[in-house]
Amino acid sequence: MKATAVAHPNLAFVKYWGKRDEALRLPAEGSISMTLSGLSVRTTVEFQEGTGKDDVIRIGGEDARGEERERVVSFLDIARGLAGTDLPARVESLADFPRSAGLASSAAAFAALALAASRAAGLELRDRDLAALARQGSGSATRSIHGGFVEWRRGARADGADCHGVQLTPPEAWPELRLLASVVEKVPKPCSSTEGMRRTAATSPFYSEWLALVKRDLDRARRAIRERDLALLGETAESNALAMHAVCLAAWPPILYWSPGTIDVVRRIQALRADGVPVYLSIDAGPNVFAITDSLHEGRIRGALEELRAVESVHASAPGPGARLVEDHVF
Ligand code: 2P0
Repeated sequence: MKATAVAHPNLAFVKYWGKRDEALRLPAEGSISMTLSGLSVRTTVEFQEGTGKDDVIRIGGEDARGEERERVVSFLDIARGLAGTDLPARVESLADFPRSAGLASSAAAFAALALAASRAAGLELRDRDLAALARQGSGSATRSIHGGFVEWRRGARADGADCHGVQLTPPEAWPELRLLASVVEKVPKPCSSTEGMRRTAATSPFYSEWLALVKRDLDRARRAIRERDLALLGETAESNALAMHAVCLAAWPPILYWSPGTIDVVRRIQALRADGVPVYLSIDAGPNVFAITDSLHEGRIRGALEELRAVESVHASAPGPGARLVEDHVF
């Protein structure tokens, strides 16, 4: 009753920002992302008798506490419910990048946990059921179940059975695409993604326009990925990310995820583009900026970003694989 899985974070070109069901983590609209090679989380889960009745949960070599622990325990309860067991679990999760860097670790973490926990509990879920399970840990985790380019469909059912990530194209379909994550200095995070979405939906005057924009951008991003059109994908992703931050700024109390370094990177990427370099940007619920480009221009862009005082490190990714089982257990 022990299994280990590896999964990668993903970056959304069309963002998930708003839910239609909080408890089941059902999104108000779909979203489209790329799974990132180069960054990974590895998680081992073992269900065992005789270890006391509480789950043991370690993340990054430390005991998980408070809300973080509660979220993992609630997720394990869902997996236990599916498998019909009540055994306590031992969970140990390690990332190959610092969690404090703010590189979307929860998507990778819950994708790896969903696969490892379901296997350790004796379940062999179909991809769609595994992706629907991962969604209940962290919405964006449903996209990290798959490799390459992934759409998380909104679905129509109230129970969320049709609401999960599906692969649009495998990583091999567009191996030249690159995402460069610039890690910049942190500012205190105004609120979690979960709270930020809730507040935006409740108070932002532009929320309904945001959802209409997402619908249009989903069509554009699907076409860009199908035709491997970097300009169309980049323009769609950049304007979609900036619209997400605008709808957050208009919420009350306002939500600003950026730091001064964020603006330095945004300006540098836009200046490179004005010089004719095919590069676009995206920003998640944090201060880091992702440059979207191709392998031909990766070196020049990395050099330009590393020159900035505000940039602590740059992590490059190609389209990466989905979540998978490995033999290399953490414990
Ligand atoms: C995304 N984000 O599409 C968007 C853009 C952040 C910015 O998905 O509440 O941690 O657990 O479902 O998955 C982060 O949200 O939120 C996220 P919950 P999650 O990537």
